[in-house]
Amino acid sequence: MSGQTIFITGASSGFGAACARVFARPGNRLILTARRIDPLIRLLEELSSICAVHIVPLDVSDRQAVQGAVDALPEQFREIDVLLNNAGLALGLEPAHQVDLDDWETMVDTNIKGVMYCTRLILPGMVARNRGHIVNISSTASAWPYPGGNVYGGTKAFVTQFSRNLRCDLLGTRVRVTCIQPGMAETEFSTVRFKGDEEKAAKVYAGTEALTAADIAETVQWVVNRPPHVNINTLELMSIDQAWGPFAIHREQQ
Ligand code: NDP
Ligand code: 8X3
Repeated sequence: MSGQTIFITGASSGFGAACARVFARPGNRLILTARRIDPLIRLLEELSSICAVHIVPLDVSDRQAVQGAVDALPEQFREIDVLLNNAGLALGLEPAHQVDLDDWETMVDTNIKGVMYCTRLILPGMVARNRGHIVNISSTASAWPYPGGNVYGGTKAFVTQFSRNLRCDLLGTRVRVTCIQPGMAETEFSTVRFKGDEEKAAKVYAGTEALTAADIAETVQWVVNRPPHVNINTLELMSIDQAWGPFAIHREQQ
């Protein structure tokens, strides 16, 4: 088969939708998944004149559902060349002693277990064909802590280390693994983090030129399009308007 088959999680908005657009090229086959079906239908309508598109409503934290979605792939979409583990979210920015434990659990279920399920179910086919590429979306939060980043950063640290460990397991195969660590990017991410509070979300990006979803999609496209013997292991990118701060120091009042 010519072209590539690309399985994208979290394709209904942000990075995932932008990646669907950059990979929509004649000859490619896109599998677009997310919980919300309406944005997937709109993408199907937008992109299906360019290439084959298969949409699947899917909650990646539901192991049986991921198994069902992979098992039910139509024949022409079964040989996946690229798995983009992108679905994920942050919920809240409270300090650890005040967070809603359900939020922590949802982040673990989505950002960790979702990546585990999709990888475990799709990887065997790649190994059997001796070709494929897993691209995992981690975050600068995986390496750089910040107040309120608690479990979100922890889940992304998992994604980064899981990616490296996959490389170890796959040595000797032609299956590549890349971990992408974006900094602040303007998508629905902050609206989700602040549970629909658009005003609070807008303040995160106010006065900055944040990364865009298209920037991330171009980066994903670049790592996938390297020659087959080149594996980009980890790639961190930030807006020009973001950098690290000094260590925080608590001082008693003098
Ligand atoms: P968006 O909120 O715009 O997109 C998140 C996507 O994940 C949506 O398509 C959403 O779809 C999907 N998703 C969430 N939960 C689930 C689930 N349980 N099952 C399936 N899909 C799910 O944010 P971004 O595009 O910014 O985020 C994409 C990834 O990038 C995330 O992993 C995020 O952590 C990471 N990231 C984001 C950064 C940023 O600043 N924006 C920076 C670094 C990393 P639906 O709701 O329809 O299920
Ligand atoms: C998203 C970037 O800084 O909000 O992963 O954690 S940040």
